[in-house]
Amino acid sequence: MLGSLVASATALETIDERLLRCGISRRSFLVFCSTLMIAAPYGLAITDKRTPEEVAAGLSKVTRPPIIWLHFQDCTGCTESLLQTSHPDFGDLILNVISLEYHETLMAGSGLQARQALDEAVQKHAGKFILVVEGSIPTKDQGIYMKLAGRPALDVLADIGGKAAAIVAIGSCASWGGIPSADPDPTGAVGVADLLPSHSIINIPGCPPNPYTLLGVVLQYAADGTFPETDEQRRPKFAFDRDIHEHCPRRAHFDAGNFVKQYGDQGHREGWCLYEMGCKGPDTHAGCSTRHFNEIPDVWPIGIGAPCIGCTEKSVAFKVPMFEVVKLHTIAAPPTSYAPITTTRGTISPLATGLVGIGVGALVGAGYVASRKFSKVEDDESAPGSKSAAPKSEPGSGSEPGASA
Ligand code: FSX
Ligand code: SF4
Ligand code: F3S
Repeated sequence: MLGSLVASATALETIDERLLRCGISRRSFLVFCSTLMIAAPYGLAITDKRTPEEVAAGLSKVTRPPIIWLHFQDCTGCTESLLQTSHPDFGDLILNVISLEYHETLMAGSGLQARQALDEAVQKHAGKFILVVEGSIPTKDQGIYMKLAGRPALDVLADIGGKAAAIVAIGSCASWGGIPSADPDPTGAVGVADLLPSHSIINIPGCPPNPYTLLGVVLQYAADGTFPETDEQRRPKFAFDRDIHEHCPRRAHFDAGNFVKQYGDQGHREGWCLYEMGCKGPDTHAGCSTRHFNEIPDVWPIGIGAPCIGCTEKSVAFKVPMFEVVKLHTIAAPPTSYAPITTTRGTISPLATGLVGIGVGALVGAGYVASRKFSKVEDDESAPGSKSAAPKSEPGSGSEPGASA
């Protein structure tokens, strides 16, 4: 079914025309617009509206962007996360909002037919299509480790990339090499921008990335010919301007000193912080902690009990060992102006309580909270995860959680 949608792409229509012609309900489109608003709450022109109805009104007039999608060294996870939605209708809807002119995973044809389909799509939309690249490009030994129709991926990218209006590198592999570039990097895997640095390229790293980031980027490009503002790694700021740790639902456990020590222990079952299991959340910019996958609440690595491996960060994922504990570069100290999540044993005198109440209590409160405060100094032995840090209590061991700090 999906393959036929790809093959049936003909003249470009507006999104509205296409949805009407295909009998897609208004309600489904509004749900899509709400999801896009949640994925891009600010920083994206098309979602900078007050209601899903306003987003839908703007988007319906947009001409469906023609997209040619190339696979190089990848696992196809980027494609899967875009199309394996929790509601099958959603995958259909996405394919009606964009115009996927060529995509090897979805098309019925192969061999010569596929080659011809690619040539035709490139010719028909030359200078107008968005090229989406999934996977890294092997450069070692003249790029012989991956060929498409007898041509090295290097040549295919240079050829088709040169005819595209803009390029989106989807996933960490296409952004900078990803998994294939992990040591010992047998193929000399690199990302698109390493090979075509002067092209109009936006990187959407993640292994896989959140599909709504891609949809937001291509729909803004289709609407007004611009890409959203990017950071120094060409990542759209609307999706990569925050770090996982600052918005993690387990952050309260980090602040309280409640750390999982082993998979399956009581803390793991109770949803405690995964920092000591090697979670790279403090070093990782991505929106996963607030924008989950497959339209299912809590479907993201930490939400299902696995540490973040830093898949959106070039210097972290597949470079830093998975269980290595990261240093806290940023201020990870909880604010000193309110009480900790779990109180230490002991009593607070009525006088101290009163002082807090009349406004000078911040100073006194700070005394109580100080034991929870982590130093800003790197390698401070009191930081969680440091070898000499005081051992924390095990949940279920009879001692109060976090009381040992
Ligand atoms: Fe896989 Fe995509 Fe990872 Fe890479 O995502 S999910 S290996 S980023 O290119 O298919
Ligand atoms: Fe969440 Fe990881 Fe930070 Fe713990 S270390 S609060 S699990 S991001
Ligand atoms: Fe990747 Fe970490 Fe998000 S591993 S998917 S950046 S939680």
